[in-house]
Amino acid sequence: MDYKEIYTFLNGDLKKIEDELERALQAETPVLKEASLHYLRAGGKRIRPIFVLLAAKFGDYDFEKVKPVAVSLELIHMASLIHDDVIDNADLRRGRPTIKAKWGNRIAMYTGDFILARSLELITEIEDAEFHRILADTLVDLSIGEIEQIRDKYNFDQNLRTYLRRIKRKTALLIAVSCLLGAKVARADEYCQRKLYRYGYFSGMAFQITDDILDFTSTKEKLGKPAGEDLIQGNITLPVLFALRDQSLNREIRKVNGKADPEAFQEIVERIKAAGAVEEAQKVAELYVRKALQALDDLPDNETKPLLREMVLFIGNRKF
Ligand code: 2DE
Ligand code: MG
Ligand code: MG
Ligand code: MG
Ligand code: MG
Repeated sequence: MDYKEIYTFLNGDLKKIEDELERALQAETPVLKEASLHYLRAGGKRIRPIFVLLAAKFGDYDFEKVKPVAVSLELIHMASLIHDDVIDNADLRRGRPTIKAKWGNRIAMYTGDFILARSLELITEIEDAEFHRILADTLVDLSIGEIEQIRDKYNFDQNLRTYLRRIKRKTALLIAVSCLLGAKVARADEYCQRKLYRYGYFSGMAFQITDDILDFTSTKEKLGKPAGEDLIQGNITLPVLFALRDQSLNREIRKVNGKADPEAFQEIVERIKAAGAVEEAQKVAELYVRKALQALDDLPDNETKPLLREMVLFIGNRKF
């Protein structure tokens, strides 16, 4: 994706979002401020704020109105990742030690809570009950998605539907809602809101499937976060679901548990790749990319559409 093009198009608004994120994370307690800013400054793709701003372009774009929405959604995302790193016991994120690694689980949990609270504080600027309901419902789904993931750990009998429902909740809905709320705050018409929501939802599905593929195919260095841990930790992702269809691989995969010997585990991973399971998963990601592009096609033509097209193509092919 050409970030420069998006930056130019948004005419400095993304920089202002960045400044606002920093302002939102100011705290009197030094450790809270340090931990939050440590994480913020590690960067990130800022996909959710970009979606909020671009979706708002389909209505009456007023930066002062969309700003709190864009900032809030990135803060919610940040809070969820800080908690996620505790749950996943991850020591690296965006190429830096996680809050959990640097300050421990307790500080990490409260920093996540603090950032979530800040996001709620900012969003009070929006006086629209429906808006808050949508956001709250999304947070409920996010939590359910993560709980389901814990419930389904090492469950090798789960099916594709279970997987798709889980990634919808843990990832796709927040991205869909970024598009929807951006469109809503700019008072884009109902039709645009619906199509943008669909676009965001399909993009979000593609996003998590690529995340799950990269866990298999990439490295810690390229991702800036641990790779190859989903399966060891019992998270049955799409490549694994496809590999489980092979009888002999199925027997091998079932032996995986948290204490698997690293060499034996690596061999299973290689076999999963050799079985073409990653390519199959990639095809599903591409299907979602196509669905997102279709939703986009139904929207009125404007100068924003090509950028949304680039966003989802980037998401479907991303390497980090
Ligand atoms: C990332 O999945 C999942 C993110 C959702 C986390 C949601 C939580 C509920 P991954 P990576 C923890 C709590 C929500 C709040 C506080 C708003 O595959 O590979 O683990 O990047 O992502 O670690
Ligand atoms: Mg994680
Ligand atoms: Mg996780
Ligand atoms: Mg992941
Ligand atoms: Mg991971």
